[in-house]
Amino acid sequence: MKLIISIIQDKDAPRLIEELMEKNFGVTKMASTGGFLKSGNTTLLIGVDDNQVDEVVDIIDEKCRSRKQMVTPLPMGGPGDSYVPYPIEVKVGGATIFVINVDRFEKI
Ligand code: 2BA
Repeated sequence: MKLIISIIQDKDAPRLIEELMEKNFGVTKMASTGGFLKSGNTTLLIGVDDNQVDEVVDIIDEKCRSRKQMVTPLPMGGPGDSYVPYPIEVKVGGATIFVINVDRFEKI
């Protein structure tokens, strides 16, 4: 068995979860925050049989789009540094996916 951990954008979550549920995959949705943008994203936990990993990754690929986002970096120096903030464009998502071996799975 494998655990698929997928970090996606909030906007893509409803459509992706709906599709996974329709295909009878178990999904847990968690609210998460990206370390770089410090804005909300969604983390999904999906437990599957080994032979289902590719199907789930394909569904994630189909439902998650990459988007451009403007972000203004925070100053790195100490007080007194002259700092003129300007926004930079960052490409976020489709999805960041981790596939992990599950040693033991029980429902009690
Ligand atoms: P964030 O950390 O908020 O990153 C959002 C996007 O900002 C990233 O998109 C990437 O395009 C950009 N970015 C991240 N760090 C950067 C840096 N040091 N300099 C310039 N640009 C940077 P994605 O790569 O698609 O990642 C989307 C979200 O997936 C991340 O949100 C984070 O929550 C998660 N993630 C990505 N890689 C991860 C990893 N190795 N481990 C755990 N979570 C990860």
